[in-house]
Amino acid sequence: MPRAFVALGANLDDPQVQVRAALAELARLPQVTLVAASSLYRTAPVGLAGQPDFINAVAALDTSLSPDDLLEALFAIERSFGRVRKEKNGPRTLDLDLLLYDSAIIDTAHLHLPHPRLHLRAFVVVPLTEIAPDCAIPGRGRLAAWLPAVANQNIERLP
Ligand code: PH2
Ligand code: MG
Ligand code: MG
Repeated sequence: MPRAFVALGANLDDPQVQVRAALAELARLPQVTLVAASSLYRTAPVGLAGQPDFINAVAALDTSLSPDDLLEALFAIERSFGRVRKEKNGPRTLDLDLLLYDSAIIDTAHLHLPHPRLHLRAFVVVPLTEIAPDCAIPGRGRLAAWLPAVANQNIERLP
């Protein structure tokens, strides 16, 4: 069965609670098995300063959903958590990003796989390394090779 990786992020309305609840929702999705979840991490905002720190995590899913159907299921969970899309990179109650779907390389209007910036963000690379240390990013080589590139970004694993 295909293995997908999903990034979770939140920085509004008790983000630790949001991320833990979102992991539970991922586990409840039909045609999806939650295989692994990383620790939660507190991370400095990337892209837009002056907003609260984020809580981030990464989940591994085995799924018989297609990439498009999985993406739609992720959007439905975001909506059910009250996500309102305002400014790009701005604060949010829950962001679910599809990072990888097996070794698929997809570029359509709605879906870009692998996620185009995943290898540049400590809030993805570090939790993904925790649950899939031997992972490769299609077109970008081994995940572990990107750890030095994100070493200057502020990230703290929560107990
Ligand atoms: N998500 C963004 C933009 N910036 N920064 C952190 N630390 N964590 C995020 O999840 C995040 C971000 C856009 O989705
Ligand atoms: Mg995002
Ligand atoms: Mg998103």
